[in-house]
Amino acid sequence: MPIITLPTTPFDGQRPGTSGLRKKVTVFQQPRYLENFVQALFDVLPDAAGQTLVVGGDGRFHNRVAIQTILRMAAAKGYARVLVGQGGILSTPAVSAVIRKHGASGGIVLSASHNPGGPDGDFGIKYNVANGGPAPEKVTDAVYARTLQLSELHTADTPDVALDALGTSRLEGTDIVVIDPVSDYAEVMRGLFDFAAIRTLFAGGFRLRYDAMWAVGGPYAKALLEGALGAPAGTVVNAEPLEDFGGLHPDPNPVNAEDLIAHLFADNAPDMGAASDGDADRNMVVGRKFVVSPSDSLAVLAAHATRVPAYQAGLAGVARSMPTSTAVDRVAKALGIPCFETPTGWKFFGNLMDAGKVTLCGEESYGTGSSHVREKDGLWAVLFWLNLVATTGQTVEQLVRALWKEHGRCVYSRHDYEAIPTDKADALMRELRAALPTLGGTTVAGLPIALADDFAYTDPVDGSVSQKQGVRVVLTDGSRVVFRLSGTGTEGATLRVYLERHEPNPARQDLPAQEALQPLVALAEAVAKVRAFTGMDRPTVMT
Ligand code: VG1
Ligand code: CO
Repeated sequence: MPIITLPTTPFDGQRPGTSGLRKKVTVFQQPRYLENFVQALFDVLPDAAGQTLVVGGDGRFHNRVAIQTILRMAAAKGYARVLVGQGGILSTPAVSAVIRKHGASGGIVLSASHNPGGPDGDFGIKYNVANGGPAPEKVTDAVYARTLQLSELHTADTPDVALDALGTSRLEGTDIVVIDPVSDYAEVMRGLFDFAAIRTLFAGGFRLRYDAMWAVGGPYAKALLEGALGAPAGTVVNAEPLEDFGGLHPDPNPVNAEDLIAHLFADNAPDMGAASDGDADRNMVVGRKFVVSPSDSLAVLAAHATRVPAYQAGLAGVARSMPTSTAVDRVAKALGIPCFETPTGWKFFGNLMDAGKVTLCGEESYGTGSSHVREKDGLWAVLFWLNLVATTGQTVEQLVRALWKEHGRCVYSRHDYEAIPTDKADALMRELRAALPTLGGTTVAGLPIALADDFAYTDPVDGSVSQKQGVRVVLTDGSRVVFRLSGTGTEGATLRVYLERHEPNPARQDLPAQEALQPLVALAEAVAKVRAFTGMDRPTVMT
């Protein structure tokens, strides 16, 4: 019988983090490591008879091996149909689009997103539910609990499935359908934006440089920008998805996408720059000699949304993760629409979108999206900006400066302290949390603290509560410092310190962010003793 049962024993530490289970490739290469996680997932899901599963990944090292394992186990689980991207490729937003279009009961995304790839890099797996979005915590908690109980695996003893040609094959009782990775996603994009206006923009000589960072966004950006929208060949660079992302770190921020920044700050720079991450759900937008912060980007999109055909009737509401700057709150207030504040990670936006409470949402970590899918979406954000540039006739810089003029500038930066020993990071957060009750109403480093708490979120749709989502220290003028530990890293702990200050005075809005935020850096050090705990005298990354 090709469907077989194998004995197994649990692995420690298979708890999904902010965005699925992420570990070193070498961890995933251990016999039965991936199998155990997938079995735990399939054990908590209902019967799969008659159901469709979507599977795809960002093409990083180990993608193909993992997909073959999952296809065999999906056949053993009894799925009617598995839709898999050609060559095993599907960007994260494309998985979401395919789940929704084909009425799948869920999907599996294989990615460690912006983390480096290759044999020594990272790998990851995440389950998305029928709305196309990341599984909520009650599902990921149940999967984790199940990983601790496993004693058997169900799989198929069958040869590998061919993934490189489109078409349907049979794996036991399951149809394996190899689909074009781009077409369903491209159709969604065509239904949202003013393609004619963007085509005219490119025809008029507008120059964009889109850096796909050797990751999965390349084929999507080429098809839409250079294909459907007529941008000149060569607009999308580093477009071929490589298993190791060319040895680089596929994170679209000014530090890791330094080559793009260099091009946008050179003489004869293009009009606009953009980049996406490993799985193409993040984006960075850059103007000519002008960097756009992700929090400002979300606010600009919200302010001008009605210029985009899909959002012409206005936005139901907006949402941002707690550490994201309050720029979008100010826009929402002016528009008279609600603004929700959620914990970090895309899974908290899904309920709000399903309930029709929000249309746009975003995070400070270069993630922006809307209810067209249930993931953040890198290329979508770039098309949105192009649509705005085309219909307003303004440059990227002018659009951002107009936001600052109207609402003031939310000067913003995130300081990351990476690869701290876990016990040290835990001790820092423990002491900080212990100090919270006495911080409010005091003055530290010369700054008056209005409120200090640990962010907790009650989902307004299903009432579920998520505790301990980040410590925030808020000053009387609304400036903030937020502290939290990353839930996506694979080495030690990463402390993220988020700094925000509102600057209403146009004469002071051009001060470099790091300089303008210096008093908050001093406050962060005074309340959290980052140097003493980490032994580091500066962050490893500042974005
Ligand atoms: C980080 C970001 C968070 C984002 C998450 C997944 O999480 O801060 O905003 O949703 O990555 O993005 P953390 O827990 O490391 O801070 V991706 O593009 O890695 O799927
Ligand atoms: Co990503």
